Amino acid sequence: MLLAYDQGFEHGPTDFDDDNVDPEAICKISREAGVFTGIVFQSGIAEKYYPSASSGQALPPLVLKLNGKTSFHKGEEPVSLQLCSIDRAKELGAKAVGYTIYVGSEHEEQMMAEFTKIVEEAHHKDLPVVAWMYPRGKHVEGKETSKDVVAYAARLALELGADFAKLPYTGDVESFEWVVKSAGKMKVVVQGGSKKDEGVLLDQVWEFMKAGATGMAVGRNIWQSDDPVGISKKIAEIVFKV
Ligand code: FBP
Repeated sequence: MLLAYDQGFEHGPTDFDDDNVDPEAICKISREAGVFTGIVFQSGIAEKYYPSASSGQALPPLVLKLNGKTSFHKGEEPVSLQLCSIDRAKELGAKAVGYTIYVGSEHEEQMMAEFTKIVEEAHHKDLPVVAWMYPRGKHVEGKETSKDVVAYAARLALELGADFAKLPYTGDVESFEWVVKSAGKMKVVVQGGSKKDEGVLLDQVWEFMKAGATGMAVGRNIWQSDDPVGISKKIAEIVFKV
């Protein structure tokens, strides 16, 4: 149960309203829900907001996102390069690090090369690595959630040394079972995506957990909800019980 809050970087404040634009509000949701096993920040937010964990009001373990890109380059082959070092992530209190690879992009080699070095250093320093595996670009256009492409993304993350891969849901249990099988011993967490109807979201969570996923990394479906704490608990009910 990872609570993702790097969308201000990836999309700009357009995803936010007057409440959730404040990182403190996300920390509050996380504390009140009490179900998250990780919280995902970029380094700047971690530096200014994560230390509040030491003030007696604990936050879940920090997953520090090491790379990122803005949404200004729409329509191009995406690339996202490392911005934060592993040493810096450790200083900020990270218990794991995250990195996005745009699978299928014409720049995927650059991200894969950087990622394998990150895995080597992070594992040497006892930090697990979460790979955000996002199929993107013209070579996979229209197939971003297809069984073969997502299973390929899962397999790639396994072969690159990730401990967890965050992947899109393929839309049905059977195809996602193949994704999970392709991931081998690596654990699979499913991305939340844009805000959905609560019933649709919970059905999906049930399906991908049944297919063998380990959990979910979710942001907008929590903090854009009218009841962020309530939906967090409903998702957790499925994630921890299926
Ligand atoms: P959401 O649940 O809000 O989709 O968050 C998951 C996430 O992976 C974030 O970590 C990231 O900022 C965002 O999705 C990127 O989404 P996209 O690449 O679709 O713009």
